[in-house]
Amino acid sequence: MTPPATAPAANNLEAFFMPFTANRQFKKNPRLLARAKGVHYWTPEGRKVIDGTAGLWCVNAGHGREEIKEAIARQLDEMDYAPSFQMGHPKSFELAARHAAMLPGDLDHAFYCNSGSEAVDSALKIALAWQRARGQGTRTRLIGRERGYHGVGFGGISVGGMVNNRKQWGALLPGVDHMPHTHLPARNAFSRGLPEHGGVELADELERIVALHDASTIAAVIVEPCAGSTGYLPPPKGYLERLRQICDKHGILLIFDEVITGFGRLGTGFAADYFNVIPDLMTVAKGISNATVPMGGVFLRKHIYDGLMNGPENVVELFHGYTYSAHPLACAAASAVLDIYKDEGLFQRSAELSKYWEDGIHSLKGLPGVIDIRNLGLAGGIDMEGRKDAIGARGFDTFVKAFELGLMVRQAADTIAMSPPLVIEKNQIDEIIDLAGKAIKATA
Ligand code: PXG
Repeated sequence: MTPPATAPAANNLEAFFMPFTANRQFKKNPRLLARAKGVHYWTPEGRKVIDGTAGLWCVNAGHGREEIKEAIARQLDEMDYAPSFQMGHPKSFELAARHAAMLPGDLDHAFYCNSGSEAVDSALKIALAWQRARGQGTRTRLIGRERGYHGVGFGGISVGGMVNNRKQWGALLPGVDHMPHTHLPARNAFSRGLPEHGGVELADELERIVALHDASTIAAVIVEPCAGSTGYLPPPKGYLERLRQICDKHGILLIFDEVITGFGRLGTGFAADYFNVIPDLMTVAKGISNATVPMGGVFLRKHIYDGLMNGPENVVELFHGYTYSAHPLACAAASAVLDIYKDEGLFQRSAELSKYWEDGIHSLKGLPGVIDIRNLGLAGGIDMEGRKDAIGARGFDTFVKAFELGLMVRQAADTIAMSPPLVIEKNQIDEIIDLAGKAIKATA
């Protein structure tokens, strides 16, 4: 058993303004994590909690990986930091070449940043710059989707579709429109894997938006191939393929936000592989570095990169980047993570476990108030009937109950989402499902 860390005194919790948290409620009754190894966390008191969510969908290779730790430590010894503006360091080029080699189609260039939010804002800017570079500067509109989550930058919340993440921040970016979300419980409840109904008709909503604004005003469409944060909504069959067709027809760039689906969650390197639909731009983060050092990225297809290399050679092609773009520690970590994914066949493992996972999570059908269960790859969402006049109350209680029982899940309103590390074992999946079921029953 891992030894307990020292518990901080309650009043030490005050100064930290916690993100996406009910601060006052939390500080009265905190849930602290002090150590992690494999697929487990330990609380400061030494209580073991199974990680049903890979942290926040990010610790795909499991916690405490020695190989990553050593790579980061080696890099720290060798060189702590080097700028990537008009200078370079070898590991960034090496990492980009490795990413290019594993990406589907002609996605063959990588821009690096430090989070999914930065990746999204970078991709939106690259899309606008590319349209302008090819002489289509009237294409300034960006199209997102209801219930989409693309991080918290102004670009990301503008194309995003979760009301609480948008309503406080004024007018957001101008010229943004949204496609409808893809959740059709009346037709698709309890689907296993991809839902059967609505794919093409939902994608055709993009045609309606094009007809309204005209294609000549639209730069890009951004979607999560499988919506994550909103409660895990796999796309209905044919949806992404149809979006690709419509974008091609109208000269609109298609961006896949693969911050959650990237690096093995669906049992393939990327959702683009899973669906065999190649976006023009892809955003990633989380699993790129197994969450050890913050990192995000935008992967670009050849024509996007080439299209931006169009001015005089001595002129900066994209006036965009971050002090910590391709930070040496992040590159070292990301490279070590790629070795683990490859050596341990973790994407394949995720694919092999996904049927077991599907059977497990769908075994919770019939529990009190469970109104939908969805799964794809090694993740899933469970919708519970909300309490009268208290949206999210049951979801929160279930999340807290699960933690008390020794399981970490994520909650979005009255939905519980789970996405275990890809190194999870079958008996640990059984444990996750058992504890989730107990938590759901306890809050009915
Ligand atoms: N795009 C997608 C698809 C995401 O899921 C981001 C962008 C933003 O990434 P950063 O690194 O800026 O947080 C995300 C992040 C949850 C949850 O509980 C999901 C995310 C973050 C925190 C919680 O579902 N996704």
